[in-house]
Amino acid sequence: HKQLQKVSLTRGMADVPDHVELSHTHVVGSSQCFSVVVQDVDAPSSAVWSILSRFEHPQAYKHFVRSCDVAVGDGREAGSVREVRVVSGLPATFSLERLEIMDEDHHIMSFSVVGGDHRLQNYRSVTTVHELADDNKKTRVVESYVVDVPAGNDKEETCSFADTIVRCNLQSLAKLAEKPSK
Ligand code: A9S
Repeated sequence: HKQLQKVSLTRGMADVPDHVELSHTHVVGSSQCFSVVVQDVDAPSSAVWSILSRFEHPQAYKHFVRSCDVAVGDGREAGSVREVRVVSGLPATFSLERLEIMDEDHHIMSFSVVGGDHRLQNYRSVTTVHELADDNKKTRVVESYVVDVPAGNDKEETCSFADTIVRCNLQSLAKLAEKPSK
């Protein structure tokens, strides 16, 4: 039977609020890999959250996304499903993603991959946005994920592929949020 392990992906990070640490604590199977990416942003958390929280419009900051349609639900409530079509050049054309958490009060969002023609089966990510204690114009975004390691790949390969995408997404999110909107 499957071996499960509970992993806190913010362990060792300084000044992590309790609700953030809790959000990034995952149950991981022995044939899965996991990772966390942190991105600091020179903008208020509300500016970051307003971009990130549009589940129906990930192409606002995810450059690998070509288009997105909501297939189930209203795109605001957990259980909503979006169909994401990706740009050419990636080893995939589409991904079906279910909204798991949309916490507007604590700025937590999470989705899981429920289908698609790619190799990141059972991908699940959690993204949190919190203001840094010493400065309400500096924000920290933490994104963690768990994913199955596909046959023929190892954990390192799988995580380095997903890390690259997540890092690109969060850098783009930071740039957008920092851009003065006059
Ligand atoms: O979209 C995200 O937040 C993160 C990742 C890692 C998404 C990856 C992806 O959508 C592709 C970009 C299509 C790459 C999935 C689920 C599989 C891929 O192969």
